[in-house]
Amino acid sequence: MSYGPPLLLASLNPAAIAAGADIPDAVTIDDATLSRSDLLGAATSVAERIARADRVAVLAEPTVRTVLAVVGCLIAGVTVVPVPPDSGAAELEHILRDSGAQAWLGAAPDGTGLPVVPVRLHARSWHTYPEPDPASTAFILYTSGTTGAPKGVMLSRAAIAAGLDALAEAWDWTWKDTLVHGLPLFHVHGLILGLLGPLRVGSPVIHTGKPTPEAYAAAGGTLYFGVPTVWSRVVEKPELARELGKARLLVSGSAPLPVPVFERLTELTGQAPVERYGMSETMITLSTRADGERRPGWVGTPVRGVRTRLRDEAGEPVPHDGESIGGLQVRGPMLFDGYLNRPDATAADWTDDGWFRTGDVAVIDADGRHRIVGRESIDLIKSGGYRIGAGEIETALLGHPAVAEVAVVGLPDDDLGQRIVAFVVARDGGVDAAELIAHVGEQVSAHKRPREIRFVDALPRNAMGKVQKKLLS
Ligand code: MCA
Ligand code: AMP
Repeated sequence: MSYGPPLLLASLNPAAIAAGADIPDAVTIDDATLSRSDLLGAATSVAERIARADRVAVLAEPTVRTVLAVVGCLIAGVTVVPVPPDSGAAELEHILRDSGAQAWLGAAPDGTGLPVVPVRLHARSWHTYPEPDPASTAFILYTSGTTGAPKGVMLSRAAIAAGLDALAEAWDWTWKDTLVHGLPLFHVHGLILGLLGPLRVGSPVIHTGKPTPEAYAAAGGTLYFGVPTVWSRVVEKPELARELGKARLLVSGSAPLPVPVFERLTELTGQAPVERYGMSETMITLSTRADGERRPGWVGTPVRGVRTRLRDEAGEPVPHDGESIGGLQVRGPMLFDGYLNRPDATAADWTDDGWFRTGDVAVIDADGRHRIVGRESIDLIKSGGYRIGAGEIETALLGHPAVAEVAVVGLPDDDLGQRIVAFVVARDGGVDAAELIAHVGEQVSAHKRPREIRFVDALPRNAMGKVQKKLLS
């Protein structure tokens, strides 16, 4: 039996599974393996329990329960709000309040006041649901801006389907692949590409818990996803890296892959990594193709349905000559539907003629290949592939009584790309750096903690009193 789109999770088509299109190893996670029918039966049972909700929060630990919760919501047409499992108090409170989540589905932190709907691993239902409206919001994903609390990116089912199909085409990704990754399940990379991708394409997926070189080498997949930090840790272990030479495709994204890491990975595995570029707001818009040229430092060409252009600060066109630098703007069917409750921020990101301003600075060559040069704002930091807004960390630090002034920056780091460093002017009496780092961890996710605190007497300011972050290094 053939099956496929328009079902978002095409490989979980009930009729096809009933007719024998099952596989024993659809999802492996958390030391458990689920067949397609296990997954469909248990997730449909989840769907039955939450079908009347609009929006639920899912604590996105890498577990079977998280997979069932997400798939159950997608079957029932309920919007999922993935919550980082290590969210601090302020971040958790913000996500729950802003999203309007009505309940926790599966695991839940203590004391949030929301009801908890359990996810039962062994319950089964074979009820069939009609495919929800493609325009409906499948996920609200929280992501950092330069200032303020994270914003909720609304991604529709149609955008996700278009984004995944474009990648399947660019990477020749089929049911014959086995995907391996260990990325967090609360961002586009790990959750949408890394979990929904396999469930749409029909390829088994192995989630390794953490993306360690050891786990990647042991998994024996054909397709691997990693952020650059993962690949730079892989090349530090040549024996393990060589194991990955047996794979069909190694894909890097979420941050710039340093050229030396690209080259060393190529040397050790016998194949150059495929680089792709995207954002929470846009999914993946640019990629090297499986059958295309893989050039270090470049992220390829627009995937199917995407158009790109460069604009200068005045909004004027910048030539696509491989040298001229401009603000990257994109269009495509996989873009988001705006930030929840933030029409102001949504409007600011779009041009009058309907292009999305990525905030990244790029060059495009005459053949349509793209190189990402950097970000327009110094206040968006990428550390280990995570996007972190300096403003959110500064607010957390200013909430500590010993902090008088603070400026947070991302400084170059061989392992993480950038590491978060806070320059702090302390009040009389001072404070311990470890105490400040722990204080941030109580407010926001663990990966947003500064790696380093540098105490200074004063912050460099211009004549207007504005902090000169470029002078902090
Ligand atoms: C970390 N540690 C700290 C601090 N930071 N301790 C004290 N102070 C700190 N400031 C601890 C950690 O908790 C950990 O402890 C240990 O130090 C090692 O941390 P780290 O070096 O960060 O390693 P890691 O925890 O293994 O994380 C590296 C990582 C991770 C696995 C690469 O950063 C990661 O999963 N990144 C993926 C991000 C991602 O998926 N981004 C996608 C968004 P312990 O060992 O005890 O826990 S981008 C996206 O979705 C778009 C669309 C796209 O383009 O893909
Ligand atoms: P996020 O919303 O967390 O997905 O972060 C999106 C940002 O990550 C983009 O705006 C870029 O700055 C950065 N990014 C993603 N992929 C790449 C890549 N391949 N090369 C350079 N930067 C990237």
